[in-house]
Amino acid sequence: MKSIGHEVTQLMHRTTDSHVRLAVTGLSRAGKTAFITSLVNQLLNSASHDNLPLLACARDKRLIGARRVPQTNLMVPRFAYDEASEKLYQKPAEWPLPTKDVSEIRLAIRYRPKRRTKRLLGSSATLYLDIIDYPGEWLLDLPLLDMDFKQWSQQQFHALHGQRQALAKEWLDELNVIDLQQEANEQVLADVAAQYTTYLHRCKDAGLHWVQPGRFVLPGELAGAPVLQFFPVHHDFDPEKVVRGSFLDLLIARFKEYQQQVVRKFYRHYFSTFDRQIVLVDCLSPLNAGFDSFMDMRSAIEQLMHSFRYGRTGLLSRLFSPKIDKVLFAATKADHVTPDQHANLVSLLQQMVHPAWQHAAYENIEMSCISMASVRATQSGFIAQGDGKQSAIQGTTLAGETLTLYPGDVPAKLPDPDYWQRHQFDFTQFKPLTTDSDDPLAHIRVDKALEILLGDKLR
Ligand SMILES: Nc1nc2c(ncn2[C@@H]2O[C@H](COP(=O)(O)OP(=O)(O)OP(=O)(O)O)[C@@H](O)[C@H]2O)c(=O)[nH]1
Ligand SMILES: [Mg+2]
Repeated sequence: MKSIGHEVTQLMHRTTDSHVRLAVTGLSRAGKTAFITSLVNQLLNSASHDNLPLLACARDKRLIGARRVPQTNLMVPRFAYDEASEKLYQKPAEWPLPTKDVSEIRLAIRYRPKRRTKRLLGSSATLYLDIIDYPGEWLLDLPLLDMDFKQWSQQQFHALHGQRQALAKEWLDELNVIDLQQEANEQVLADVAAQYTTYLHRCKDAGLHWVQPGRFVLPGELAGAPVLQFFPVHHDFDPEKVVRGSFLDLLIARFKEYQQQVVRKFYRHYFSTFDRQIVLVDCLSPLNAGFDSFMDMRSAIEQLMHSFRYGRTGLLSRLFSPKIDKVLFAATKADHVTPDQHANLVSLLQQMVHPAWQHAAYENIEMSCISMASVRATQSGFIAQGDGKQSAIQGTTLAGETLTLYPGDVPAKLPDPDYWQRHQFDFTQFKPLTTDSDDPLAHIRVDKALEILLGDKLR
């Protein structure tokens, strides 16, 4: 009798339990690791602290708590939560190390349901949350699925002007001496591909984010594999008349392999399993760097958003069955600016995502924009200025000095090139605030992000 009762309870739990796969992305250094570490940290601390007032479930005292559970997908590396949180709780605190690949972590969140249907099935329910960290650069490869090698080459050379041309010089010098219709030499091909990869890295270092193929700069487990050894060419050629075994033949074959084995595989095995997506955007570093860097980031974000434009006839829907129904864009590192600038930060972000936003809203994907700091590095306050006072932030620089400053206004609209002549930005990098081991990490609006992404699943 007891065992039947137990089974019934088990069954009830299973019915009320639900599961969400939340994907976290953004271009490199956007703040993905800091965000996931803070999110997990906030939820693990939610049983003992009032750290998530903007999450309705926590505010209503329905959130019982969360714990980590083993991930179910054993083929994906584990998200290094312990390593990252150890650094953030050090004294003085340090930022976690950069990451290069996809990783996952799973939480079980216990809560008291509000919905009658769920309540009837038990007094508490569990939401299993998978959080997946993957580089936003991988999304820049989506358009590759719709192009052949020749079209891709043309597009790459079309973009090769100004700063990019200068950065590409060594690669172009090497490319120009090979006869593409000659029999391929694998070593020469590998060398020219290495030069091309160096060019892509140089673009990234110069603050240019739109680089293809995205895996070349963030290869993860594919580092050194021949599938990442090709490059675009500017020679006109007839695809019907490519000499077998030539350089060109091999380049075309590798491009196809990349399309199938890298891009398609990512969309099929990962992307189409995501339910919710947060895209982290660091708007402040490009504002520091200048007009070119800012515009380049904007176009990278636009490209990245194509992955959320499903449409019924869109490339994605034809090839896969994506199911993301909420996308949140978050301007990260908001603690770099004074609180009165947060609204501008959101408005700037909105202007960047607006064109695609309209499209996606049409396709019934809910989109939102917020500003946020996953892990606070500054305190905000006021400093005396003349007769009045001026808002300011205070933090410890990476070199260990305490600094109080007003870092500048954030433009509420997309800035024109002259803007940088008239305005100075000083978004300094700071160390994370020191946290006692019993306290959760200090944040700004991570709870709002949680409410937007998961609020409906915790009702
Ligand atoms: N002030 C402040 N700085 C932040 C915050 N989040 C991230 N940063 C800064 O941004 C850097 C990059 O953050 P990560 O979380 O490592 O970014 P990521 O997107 O995981 O970077 P990759 O793994 O290299 O792609 C950190 O080292 C910090 O300097 C934040 O909330 N506030
Ligand atoms: Mg990372």
